Amino acid sequence: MTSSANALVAPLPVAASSDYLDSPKPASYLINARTVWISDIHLGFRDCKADYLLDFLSHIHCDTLYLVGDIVDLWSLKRRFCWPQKHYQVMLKFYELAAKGVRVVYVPGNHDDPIRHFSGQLFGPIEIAREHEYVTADGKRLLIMHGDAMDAYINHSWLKRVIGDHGYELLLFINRWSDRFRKLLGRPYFSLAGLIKSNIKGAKAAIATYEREAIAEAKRRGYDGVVCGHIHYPALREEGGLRYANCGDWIENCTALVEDHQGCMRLLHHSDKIHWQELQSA
Ligand SMILES: [Mn+2]
Repeated sequence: MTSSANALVAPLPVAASSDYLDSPKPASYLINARTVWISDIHLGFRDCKADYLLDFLSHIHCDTLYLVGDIVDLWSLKRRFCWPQKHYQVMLKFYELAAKGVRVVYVPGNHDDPIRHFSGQLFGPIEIAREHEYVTADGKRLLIMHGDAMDAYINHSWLKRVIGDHGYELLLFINRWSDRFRKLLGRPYFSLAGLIKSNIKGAKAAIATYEREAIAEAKRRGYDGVVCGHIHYPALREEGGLRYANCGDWIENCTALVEDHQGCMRLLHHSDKIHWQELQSA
């Protein structure tokens, strides 16, 4: 049993930021974490689930927030300019949290690669770092990196062979419509694209290679584990004494990694609020 001050999920003292929510339901839970990691938000890309992220961000209380890359999708913005109000509000929310005293560390990815030039500098109250070292409450040293460097190990030729050049876009299109359909039925968002992707043999092999190489990189450099993103495939596990943690994304999975004040890490899915509530008794 943990005290309520240390519990990961505590009752929300004030209903703050609820104006961000589509739902008129009052905010009733606050995730009280030491650290939160999110990645692959892809602001500026039409399939970014900014409204779910705003909902999540208005339910967290943390000392440190890591933005583990591909936060702004500069590639997508270049192809087609898309910057809805919600995307702007996400940016605003990061600054708002930083202004409230949350340490916000932005580790850029490949889709926001130009921001890497500003490593070691500040964007207002937000720290920019190419990579970062994080020490958990129980003393584990973790390497925080986006993970696109691991692409060098992955052979992607299977992807075009299996689904073609526009296949991935098609998956996202299907996912977008299934999401709307589920909303109409009053069901929470779930990742159809993720489900399809995980059933493709080549995709599974690529994910396995990425995970193996990310763990190997952490080991080579003397870390106890790694926190990364990039492949839009959330995970949290220990392998041979090393921790592998992947934030997932806010296009398909809508997931975040959180560490409580005792050093216990968890993977949270936005869609599954029941899961957040279960943590209260954990
Ligand atoms: Mn990436």
